[in-house]
Amino acid sequence: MFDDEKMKLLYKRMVMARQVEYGIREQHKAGKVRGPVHMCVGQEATGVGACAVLNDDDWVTSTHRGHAHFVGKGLDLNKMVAEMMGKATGYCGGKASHMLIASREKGMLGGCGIVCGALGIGVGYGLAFKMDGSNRVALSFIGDGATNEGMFHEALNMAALWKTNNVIFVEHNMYGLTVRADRHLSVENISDRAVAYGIPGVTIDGNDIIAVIEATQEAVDRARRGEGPTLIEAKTYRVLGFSTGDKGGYQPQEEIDAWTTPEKDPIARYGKYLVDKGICTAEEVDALHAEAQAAVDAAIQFGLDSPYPDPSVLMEGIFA
Ligand SMILES: Cc1ncc(C[n+]2csc(CCOP(=O)(O)OP(=O)(O)O)c2C)c(N)n1
Ligand SMILES: [Mg+2]
Repeated sequence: MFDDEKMKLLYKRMVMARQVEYGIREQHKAGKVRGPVHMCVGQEATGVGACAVLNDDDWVTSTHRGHAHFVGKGLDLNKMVAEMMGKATGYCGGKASHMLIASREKGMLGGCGIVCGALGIGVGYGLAFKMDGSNRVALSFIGDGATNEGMFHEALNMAALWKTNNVIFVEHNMYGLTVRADRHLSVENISDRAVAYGIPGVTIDGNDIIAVIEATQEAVDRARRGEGPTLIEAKTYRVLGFSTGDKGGYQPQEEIDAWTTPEKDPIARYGKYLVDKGICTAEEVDALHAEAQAAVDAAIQFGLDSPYPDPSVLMEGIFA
């Protein structure tokens, strides 16, 4: 695995990913963040764990629910929050909002409003790396719902056929919008779909960051060796509903309760792991939590204090 410092950093990143969402939700209510915000509370182990095995020059494509991907890839929290607030100091000068945050330096290509759309872009990068003779890898996050899109099947076929440098990472959070997985998926395990393309497919516990790291490491190693893509399905749970615009009522309370116990919650579980393995004391875990919260509070303040972009930049970065 990683050294103790990195193991602690991953805990902080998971807490930052969660707490920044609660902070942004408050700011959304206060009118400081516009548009529906898709939150990944309960899914922090997948984004943070999978990105932990990547280098800065490995590319990640995200989804509409990407905050843990951004934090996991090591993006600066201040610039992230400023972007979510549409401020000039944000990663994309305030034009990307919460969903499309991108950073060339950190290998984050950003999210995508078209379900599964970014997977096609990810496979394009995986093919480019392969053609360049590089061992860089493109990892694409997608949701369970996205695996029913035509793009999923076309992208997997091409990536498998040409053995591109890709990892396809499915965050199976049990819902596509308001529709439960057992009403929209023809299979119980999405990893079974890998069989159709002759590539390895694996189902893991997406709330266990150690399982996420191990499975992603194996898939990344395989891609770096030029042996082609792997499909990882991580089972997790979307605790806060589809977005800030979701009126709820369709996720049974017993189901939410079952996924948010200390035994299931990815952050509580990882905190216990750190203590059990002697990497931290319980007090040190609390201190990491407090440090992460302080970074989030500072980022929210940075976002609030930052200026909006000048209207003169409106047409910059437009290609047509
Ligand atoms: C091509 C396309 N179809 C439909 C939508 C509307 N839409 C946005 S998110 C979503 C559900 C996606 O579910 P999933 O892939 O499981 O991601 P999750 O929201 O659970 O993270 C849908 C249908 C869209 N944005 N793009
Ligand atoms: Mg889903």
